[in-house]
Amino acid sequence: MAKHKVEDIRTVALVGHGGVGKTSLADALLFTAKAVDRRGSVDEGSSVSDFDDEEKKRKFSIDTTVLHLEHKGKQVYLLDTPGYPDFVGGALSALNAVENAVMVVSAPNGIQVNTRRMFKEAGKRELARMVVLNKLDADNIDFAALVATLRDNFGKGCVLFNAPNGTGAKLSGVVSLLNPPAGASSPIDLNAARSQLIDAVVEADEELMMKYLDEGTVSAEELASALPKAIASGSCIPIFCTSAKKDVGIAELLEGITQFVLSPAQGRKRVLVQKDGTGTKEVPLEARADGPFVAQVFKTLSDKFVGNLSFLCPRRSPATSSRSPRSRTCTSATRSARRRTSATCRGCRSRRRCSAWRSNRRRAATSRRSPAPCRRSPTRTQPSTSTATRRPRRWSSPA
Ligand SMILES: Nc1nc2c(ncn2[C@@H]2O[C@H](COP(=O)(O)OP(=O)(O)OP(=O)(O)O)[C@@H](O)[C@H]2O)c(=O)[nH]1
Ligand SMILES: [Mg+2]
Repeated sequence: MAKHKVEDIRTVALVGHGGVGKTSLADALLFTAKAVDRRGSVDEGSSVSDFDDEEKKRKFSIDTTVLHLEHKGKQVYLLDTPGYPDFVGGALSALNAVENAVMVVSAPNGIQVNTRRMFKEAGKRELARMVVLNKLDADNIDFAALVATLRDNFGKGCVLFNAPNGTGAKLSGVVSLLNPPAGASSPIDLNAARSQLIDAVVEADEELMMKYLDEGTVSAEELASALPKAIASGSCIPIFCTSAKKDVGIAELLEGITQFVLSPAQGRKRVLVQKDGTGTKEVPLEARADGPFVAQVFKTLSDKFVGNLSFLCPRRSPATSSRSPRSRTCTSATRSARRRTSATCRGCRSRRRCSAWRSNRRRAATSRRSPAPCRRSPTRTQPSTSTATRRPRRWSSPA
């Protein structure tokens, strides 16, 4: 059986404009979740995500990278996408593979062309959306104006989930709006921001809305438990504040990704279009771990060492799978390795009888060489393939 249940899987694409800090956030999240021992850095060329020589040289992402981490029993698949419009294809195909899109916005630059585009594309695909306001350690940031711009562009459901305790050099942490501690400082009014968060969350939950109207308040636990439903319905697009460079708000973002975003079981239901003699029919796909395996290829990579690697996003996995459903890859290298190590000797043409070929085959399976054929003549050991002349196989029972 797969190690993780479908309900414990989170698939998240980090999207946004170029240079906003998506890759730096991915590196910071991997390090915070202890998926890596050493924190990667785009500037130093040690990023886990931007590993390609060209990416290291240019210091930006060229293709989507699939990363994974485990946190509090949840398996998170992070897709770090390129932000520059020239490579937008990689980002769009990543959106097809996930249930959640995290829009990363650079605080000094605000909303940019690709931020808007990715927001629309994620909406078209009915994905759960979140915003990360990164680079809050930069100077001259008008935080209140920035949040107002986000709300004007992305709607009133776009509300702060946490707020920084300062910007620029004063930034040292974030304050959760689920339950802000008394006396916490922030560049915005925390009570007003909390009310906006409550309004966005209760909109998706009738019962909680009635309670809020009756009592005038909602507890942090009630808010936290209603948040996934509100994110799924689109009534709430939470904003997380971070600085990937200063490691501020990263643990809170990791917590948010594992607690509040959607699993494949809760996300949009995909449809399989099947062709038969009479035409096409649409079969709705439930994300579950039984039934015939169905997956979607969302990226193909041509690696000079291993050949073509296709990344699959399983929509339905067989119950007997022993591997993580998201790590399945179909490689043409595997296919050619199988061909290289086929059971027929090219020398004597015998199947399985040639011991020279068998030992050769074992060695070739671990290297990229083809096994050398044996020196026996084909006629001596080649058995007849005609069924009429083939002798029936006799089984002798042990005495
Ligand atoms: N000051 C500051 N700089 C940051 C922060 N996060 C990232 N950077 C810097 O911003 C630059 C771009 O960061 P990346 O992580 O490569 O940005 P990206 O969004 O992945 O860029 P693309 O791959 O082109 O889409 C790098 O020089 C980072 O060091 C931050 O929180 N604060
Ligand atoms: Mg990048």
